Amino acid sequence: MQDFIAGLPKVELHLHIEGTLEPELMFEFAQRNQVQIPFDSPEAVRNAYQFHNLQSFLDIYYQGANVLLHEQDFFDLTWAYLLRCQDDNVMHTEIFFDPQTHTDRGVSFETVINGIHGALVKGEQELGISSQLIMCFLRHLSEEAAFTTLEMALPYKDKIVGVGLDSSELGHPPQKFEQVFAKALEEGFLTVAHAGEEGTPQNIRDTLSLLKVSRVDHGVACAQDESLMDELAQTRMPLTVCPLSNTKLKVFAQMQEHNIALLLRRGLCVTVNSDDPAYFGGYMTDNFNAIADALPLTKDELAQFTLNAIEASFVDEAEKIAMV
Ligand code: ES4
Ligand code: ZN
Repeated sequence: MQDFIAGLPKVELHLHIEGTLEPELMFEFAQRNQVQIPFDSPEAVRNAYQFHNLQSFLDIYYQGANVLLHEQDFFDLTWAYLLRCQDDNVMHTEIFFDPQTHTDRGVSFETVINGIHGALVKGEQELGISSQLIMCFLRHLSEEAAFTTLEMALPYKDKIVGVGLDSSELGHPPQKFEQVFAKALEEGFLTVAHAGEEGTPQNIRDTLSLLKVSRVDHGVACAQDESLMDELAQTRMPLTVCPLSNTKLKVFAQMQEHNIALLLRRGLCVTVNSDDPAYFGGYMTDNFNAIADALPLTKDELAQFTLNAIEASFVDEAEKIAMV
């Protein structure tokens, strides 16, 4: 099974580029940028990665991003991730970035996007890996701050396929971002949002109706609501599920309890993704191996995750046909 998974072509649809910052690279950037970090070795960083919920992860994750200052840092970060994609047979990836994590520290939007985009162009040319960029708003910040971020993105429209919504789900429902998502849609962006990770099925319903999303990120809470599962299956609304993230953040106590196989068999367009691989213990292949070890999934079912991801991706129809 491991050989089958290693050779399986993969498409990633839920990946935060800031979440690919491996401790070794964090140390390298801290040194070359003269930024202090509260750890004395990469091992010490890894030991600190023990989370009991989403917020306990986010606190350490935003701190890690402080070492990213220059365009070269964003380039190197993205390039390191693309090399992992090559190892894992990832042929296409749709990458989230969180501009506010950087602009609020005085790093310009231009620095962030030029660094990431430069590496993506090289990845396409030298590795044959295609990609798209999705800009996320941080939901613990105000809608007004999201509007400001959307304004900053307008000159880079050709490099950004869509907008998303991430960070703390509890206390920050989709209602809070209804207006800025409407504006993003008007400007021609597709929309996605994290929903039903720690939140309720109602949060998923509101995300669909208010934010007009093309995919739901996570969405695993839908299993608590039979009629919502039926609706998601009927409409083939994609869910970008992140198995190792869910067990690390205690959404499920162990992988044996994960509902990804159940959702697949109910006919939902579920996909497998790595979310923040440097923090959650693995990239795409690791996520596939983790679910295949814990759940009774067949090879056909594992391959279906890739077919679903192609269906759910933001590439045009002709490119989708070429990927199958
Ligand atoms: C995230 Cl796992 C997760 N959930 C919500 N927001 C995030 N940002 C980065 N990883
Ligand atoms: Zn995420």
